[in-house]
Amino acid sequence: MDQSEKDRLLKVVVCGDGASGKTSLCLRFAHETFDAAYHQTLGLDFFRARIILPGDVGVTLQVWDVGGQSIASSMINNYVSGADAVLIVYDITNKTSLEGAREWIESVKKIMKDSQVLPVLALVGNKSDLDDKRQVRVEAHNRFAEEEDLRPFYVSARTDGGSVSLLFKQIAAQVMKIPMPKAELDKEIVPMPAEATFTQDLPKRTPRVPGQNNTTVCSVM
Ligand code: G3D
Ligand code: MG
Repeated sequence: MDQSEKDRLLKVVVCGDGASGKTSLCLRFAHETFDAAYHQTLGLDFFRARIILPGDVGVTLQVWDVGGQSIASSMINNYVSGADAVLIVYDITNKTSLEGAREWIESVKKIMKDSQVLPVLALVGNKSDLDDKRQVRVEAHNRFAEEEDLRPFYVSARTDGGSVSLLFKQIAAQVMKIPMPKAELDKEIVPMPAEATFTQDLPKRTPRVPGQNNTTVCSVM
């Protein structure tokens, strides 16, 4: 039996506004790469990577990279349901993306309100390499995280793969209730390559019918 087959599989959902760097973060984590060209994520992409937590506990993370516009789609319920962790990503150089993060967290909390086990929730300020273009101050980041009960992180998907690996490792350890010794936090983490990545398109929009109520129905309440 392959080692990874014995692992606990954790569902980690990555959401946030478009262009905040979600796909770059997932690529950096699962493939140790950064793709400089921007391709909009339509619907959902999956990434899979195996990490070893303290005590030699292997976990496989199934990372769901949710397209920025999915917040307005009825699919968002399916994406978020059953998540062990939800990462709300914003771009520290774009203030609007922090406002977007607030909408994302509200949606996630509504979807999760009847769940028996709440996922670990994190606020991820991405593009920390662009500190000179920062629009969201550290105090605003921390205040937001505290108000919404999110674990705060800063990462750079472009220049700092270590910060991204550590983010996923800390989140996985929290889900598994495994304490992370300081020495472990300092160690470099090498995730295994992903098995598969595929894309699922957003559900088709209902065509507008003249004379009828054309409000898009969305099951995010
Ligand atoms: P998304 O999946 O949230 O929509 P992407 O975002 O991962 O597609 O990234 C959007 C843009 O931000 C891309 O640039 C990407 O290269 C850039 N980006 C992502 N993460 C970082 C980061 O940590 N630092 C910096 N400097 N840029 C980042 P383009 O130029 O193609 O729009
Ligand atoms: Mg994307």
